[in-house]
Amino acid sequence: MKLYSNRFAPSPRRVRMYAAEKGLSLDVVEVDLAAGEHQAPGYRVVNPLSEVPTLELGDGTRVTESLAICRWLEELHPVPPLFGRDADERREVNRWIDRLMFRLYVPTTHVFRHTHSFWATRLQQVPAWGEQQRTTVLAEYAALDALLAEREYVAGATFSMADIVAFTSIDFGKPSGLRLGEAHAHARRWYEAVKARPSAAA
Ligand SMILES: N[C@@H](CCC(=O)N[C@@H](CS)C(=O)NCC(=O)O)C(=O)O
Repeated sequence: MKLYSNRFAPSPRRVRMYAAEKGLSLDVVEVDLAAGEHQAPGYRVVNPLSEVPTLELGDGTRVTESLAICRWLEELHPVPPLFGRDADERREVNRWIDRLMFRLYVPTTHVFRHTHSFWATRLQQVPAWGEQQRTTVLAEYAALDALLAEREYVAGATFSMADIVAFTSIDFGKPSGLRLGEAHAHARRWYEAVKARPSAAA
């Protein structure tokens, strides 16, 4: 399977990290977003939204949307389970994924897009919106810290896709100056544990 990816972007990183946890090998094709390779006509055929990731199967089928890719792979490769072992665990993993995508990942992208110089010539930035979203991200860091004071991983006692979503979102905040701080000791303990997993380097 071929994965169109970008080493700095959080969405393809979710898939790379998931695949590494599963021991699935992907033929990774780097798409240089900074150079605009994703806007080239050739890549628009691969992904009409000009986004990464795109998973290309041996029969030419192309699958977009990082979480849909991982959920589909989970159906094919259920062990080790990363979306929960039963209905109750799946409920918790998916609940946290949904929450983190809306309250952590998307606000983090808004901070980056509206306050970082990378986007200055690429987007009509609204810095006040970016700063407002920074407060949303920091509130979610605090909520994560409170959660992780009581459990080892985001969705419970075992590592799951919810941890991948949280970890990759937090890392993506770094270029915008977003970091777990002194007040987030529990989240930092969890962050270091996830960072130590080989999949974090995928
Ligand atoms: N919902 C999609 C989002 C994909 C997405 O936003 N990809 C970003 C990188 S993280 C991208 O390709 N951005 C290109 C651009 O904004 O120009 C997914 O989860 O795969």
